[in-house]
Amino acid sequence: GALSADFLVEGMTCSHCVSSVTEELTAVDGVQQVAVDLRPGAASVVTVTSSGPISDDAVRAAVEEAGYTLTAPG
Ligand code: 9UX
Repeated sequence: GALSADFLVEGMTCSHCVSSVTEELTAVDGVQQVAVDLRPGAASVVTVTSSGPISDDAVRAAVEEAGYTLTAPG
């Protein structure tokens, strides 16, 4: 079955930020769904659902590619 994991991402303040992060993360192998609880001025909660285990490094790379910072886990 699908796996789900939460990550904290800093720097997102608007819906365009959410779109950028979602786009990068859905391009990661195995990722099926991305949900973002936007918290402007704080770390947003990003929930990644995937078909198998996803490495924190892969998530970090995608988040950084979008221009934001992964603060947890990893
Ligand atoms: Mo506009 Mo969201 O620069 O960072 S895309 S606020």
